[in-house]
Amino acid sequence: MEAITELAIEPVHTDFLPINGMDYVELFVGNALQSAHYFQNAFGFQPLAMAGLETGLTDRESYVVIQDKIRLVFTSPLHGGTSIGEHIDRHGDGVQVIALWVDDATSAYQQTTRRGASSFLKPVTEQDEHGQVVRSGIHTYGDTVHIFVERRDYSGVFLPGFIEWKPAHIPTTTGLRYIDHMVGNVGWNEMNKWVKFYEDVMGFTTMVSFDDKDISTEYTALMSKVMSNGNGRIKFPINEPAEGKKKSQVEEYLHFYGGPGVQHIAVNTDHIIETVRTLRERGVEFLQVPASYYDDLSERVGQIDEEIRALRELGILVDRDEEGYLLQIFTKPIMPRPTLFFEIIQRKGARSFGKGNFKALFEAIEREQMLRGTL
Ligand code: TYF
Ligand code: FE
Repeated sequence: MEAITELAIEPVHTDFLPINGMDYVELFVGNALQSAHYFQNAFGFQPLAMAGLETGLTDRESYVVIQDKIRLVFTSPLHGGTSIGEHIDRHGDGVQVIALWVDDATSAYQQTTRRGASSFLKPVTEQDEHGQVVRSGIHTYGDTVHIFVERRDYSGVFLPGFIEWKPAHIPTTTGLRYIDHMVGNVGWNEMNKWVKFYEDVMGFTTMVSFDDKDISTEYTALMSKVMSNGNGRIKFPINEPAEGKKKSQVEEYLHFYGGPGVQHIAVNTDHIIETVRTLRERGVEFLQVPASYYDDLSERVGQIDEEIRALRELGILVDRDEEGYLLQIFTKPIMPRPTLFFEIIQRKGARSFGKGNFKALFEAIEREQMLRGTL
C-alpha cells in the first residue's frame, strides 16, 4: 500500500488569546449599593450577587447586576486607606476591571505576560460548593486592568465568594443585551503605544482608524483606532486627544479622570426606540442633537425601518456604511466628574462606529463642555 503523506499545514495565524466574550466590568465607586440601585432602576439591570461583611470580607463590599450578557460589578471600600479608596480619590467613580471570559486563564496570563504585559494577578483558583473559577490579570492603560476569567462549569451566581442578592424591588429590564465595545481614552501621542499593546500582547488587530480630520469640529479634535480580537467579539477603540482650537473632550476626560481610563461603554439593544424611551422615562439623560440633524437624515442614510419622527423625538442618531446602518445615542456623563458615559447602539448590518455622526455628536459634547465651563 502506498503511504499517504500528509502535509502538515501550519496555520498562518493562530489566536494565542482566544476570548469567548466579555465576562464582567467592575467599577470602583463611593457607594456600591446606591450605584447598583441606579443601574437597576434607571437602566433595568437585575440584581445578581453580592459580597461584603456578610460573606466574610472586611475591606470591601461589591454588588453585581446583570442584564442579558452584561454583568456590572460595583465595589466600595469598607474603611480608609484601601487601594479602592485611592482609586476613587484619584479617578472618581470609574471602571477598574474589564474582565474577559476565556477557556484557559493560565494560558492567557502566560501568553500575554510573555509578550510584555505587566502582571496584575497571577493565576489563582477560587472555589466554593458551586465549582471552580480560575482568574488572572494584566495591566492595560492607566489604572485599568484586564482580568481573564475561566469558568470550569461553575454554577454559582457569579464568582466564588459571592452570594445571591435579592432585594425586594426589582424593576423591569430595558432591552440591553451585550457590550458592543468599550472605549479607552489615553494620553497625548499614546494611542499607537496602546494599539501596539493590543496587537503584540493580546493579538488584536486594527479594525478602523480615524484621524483628526475625521473627528474634528471647529473646536476639538481626537484620533481613534478600533482594536478587535480574533473572533471579533471584543472591540476596544482607543482615543487620544488631538490639537484643536480648544480643549479636546479627551483632554477634558484625562484632566478629570486623572489619567487614561474607560471613556464609554456601548451596550447593544435590538429595539433602540423602546429602550431609549424607557431609559428616558426612568431619568437617564442623553446628549441633545439639534432638530436640524433630522432634516436631511433620509438623504444621508436612505431607507430605514424606523420612523424619523420617533428618532427625532428621542434624539437617536443614525449612520450608514457599506454593510447596513446603525442607530446610536449617548448618555451624558453618569458621574460627578465628566468622565464615564454610556452609548446605546442597535446595529442593522453596519459594523462601523457612526463616523457620520461624529460632527453632530462632538458639537453636542462641546455644548455640554460650555455649560460646565470647561471649554
Ligand atoms: O466608539 C466610537 O467610536 C463612537 C464614537 O469621544 C465616539 O461611539 C468616538 C469618540 C468619542 C465619543 C464617541
Ligand atoms: Fe462608541
